[in-house]
Amino acid sequence: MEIGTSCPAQTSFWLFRKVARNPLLLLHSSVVHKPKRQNTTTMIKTILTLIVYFVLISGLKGQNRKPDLYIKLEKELELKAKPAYPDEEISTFNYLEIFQNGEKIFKDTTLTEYTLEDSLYPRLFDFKNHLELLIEVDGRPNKNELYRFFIKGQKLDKIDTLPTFLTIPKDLDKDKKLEYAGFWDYGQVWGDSIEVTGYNPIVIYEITENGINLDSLTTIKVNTSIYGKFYGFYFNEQIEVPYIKDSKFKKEIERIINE
Ligand SMILES: [Ca+2]
Ligand SMILES: [Ca+2]
Repeated sequence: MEIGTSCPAQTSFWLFRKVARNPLLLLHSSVVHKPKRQNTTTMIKTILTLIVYFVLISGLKGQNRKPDLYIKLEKELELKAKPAYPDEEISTFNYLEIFQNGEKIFKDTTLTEYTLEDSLYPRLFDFKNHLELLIEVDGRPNKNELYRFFIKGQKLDKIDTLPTFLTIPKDLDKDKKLEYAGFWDYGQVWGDSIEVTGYNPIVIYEITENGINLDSLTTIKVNTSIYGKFYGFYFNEQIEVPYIKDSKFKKEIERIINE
């Protein structure tokens, strides 16, 4: 029977006899304060368990950290970027750097997040006098867009923005040249009795020998057939169109994807 856990008369008598033979035992905490020592031991065990737990958790977190991104492209181009959220599932990257022949030609110092592990991008085009590099930019909560890097004579010439495209380039207007198709944003629907949405054109870009150029003729044709009239090349919520047109928009998108 443990001393101190329960204390019937028999135990008290045993304790009295033990102390009577050796009074120094009174100074020994293991005899007179054993319950307190048990509490201390339990506390130490709990602390040690917590320490082991935190070490394990931080070790596992460390294992999940995403490595930096490195992509090698043609024309001696290389892309490097850092994971925007090293410990999370979201796979966007920032601090993008572009190198050509080992020389840095671009460095993004903003927090712009790039989506660099997509099947369509990054995509490099080699034209007569320059290169065009398409890289997808995360636009949450809006639609993603593309940054187009114009590279000429191993220098970054300029950057502009394009919509993300629906597919790889296809001959969408049967003129034997390839086109990209995309749209700028996701339209909302509003209105009580008659539901309306904003004008959201499908924009077509043709791959020519001089670059990726807006195919205005085909863009006008496609959007006139959807909206009954052409209202321009950009998404515009001020131009309300009946929601019924939206199903025509979706049908055209499906046609382009499945063509
Ligand atoms: Ca074509
Ligand atoms: Ca065309």
